[in-house]
Amino acid sequence: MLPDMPRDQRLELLRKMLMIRRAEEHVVRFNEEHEGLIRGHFHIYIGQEATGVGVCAALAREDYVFSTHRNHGHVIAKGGDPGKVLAEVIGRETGYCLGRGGTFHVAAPDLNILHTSAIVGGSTALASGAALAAQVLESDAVTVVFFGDGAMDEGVAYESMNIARLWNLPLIFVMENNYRRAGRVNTDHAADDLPNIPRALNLETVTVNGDDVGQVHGTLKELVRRVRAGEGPFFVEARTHPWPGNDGAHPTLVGGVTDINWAWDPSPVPENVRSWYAEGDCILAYARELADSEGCDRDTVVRVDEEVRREADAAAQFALTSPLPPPEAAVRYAYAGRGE
Ligand SMILES: Cc1ncc(C[n+]2csc(CCOP(=O)(O)OP(=O)(O)O)c2C)c(N)n1
Ligand SMILES: [Mg+2]
Repeated sequence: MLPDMPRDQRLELLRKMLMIRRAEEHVVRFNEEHEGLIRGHFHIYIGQEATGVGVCAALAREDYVFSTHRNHGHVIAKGGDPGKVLAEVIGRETGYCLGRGGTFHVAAPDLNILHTSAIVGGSTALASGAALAAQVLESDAVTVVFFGDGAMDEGVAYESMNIARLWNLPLIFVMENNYRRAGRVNTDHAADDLPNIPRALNLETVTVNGDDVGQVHGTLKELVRRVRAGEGPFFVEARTHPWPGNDGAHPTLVGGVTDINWAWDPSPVPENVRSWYAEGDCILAYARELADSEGCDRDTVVRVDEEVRREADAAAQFALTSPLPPPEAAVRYAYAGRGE
């Protein structure tokens, strides 16, 4: 469904989705082409761009976002600078957290992304705290917390949903259901349907097609309005198709980088990713929809992709050529008020 907004704003959503895709392709290439550049594990948001972008486009700058181990996409969706995200991913001084957070913890306080937590479910409690603060301060701010279906195992998620309901917090829980836990097939929850859990706590719950940026945006816009009117909290399940590049021990660019022209001609799509691009790729689906819409065409969509690729390439260069923090500054910022 096309988002209900003028053409230029629709194109802006495409631009953001593509920026996440292109930036994340660089993250995978950092790992594939530069041994040791990313230390330890990392996670990729490819395939879920419609959810992050659709949700964040419904928020104002002062609204809060909390995220997970798959945070790069959420930060870019909220308006983050891809150069600063990529620099943080590889621990550079120019990154959002001055290289101290790394890929698992890209936070951007200037965008009201106060924290991301790689502790599964951890962000739900932090987000409840931010929402309580907004309530106490009588601010208009809405808090959104993104988390995966794996977080529905965690006690902290239940406690957060319960207290949010009891205290009517201005909070929206967004569960991104990719039917996987860190790439592994997910079968071991006792609930038949995960949204039954928030329903049991009397949280109003809605399921959306997380691959459809227009549907996600339309749903969130209405929920954000209702939260501001004091009707929150809410729970959203966004169902997505898991990207096959996340299936292995480390993310890989199975099938190579996405070619926007595959939206109209799937014949060159590599066999091993053909079904995902046909059924699951939210970007190709949105590109097709947009190209057929009034005031837009295929050339416009392809041009936006070219611009985004250039910007993402420059962002990757910025990250790669940025310095690491000096070793003698290792504990700088480790204690409140001791940043210098
Ligand atoms: C409390 C906790 N337990 C286990 C882990 C290890 N771990 C990292 S990601 C992950 C799976 C997360 O699944 P989900 O929440 O569905 O997110 P997805 O990776 O599918 O986006 C696990 C178990 C962790 N980080 N934190
Ligand atoms: Mg999952």
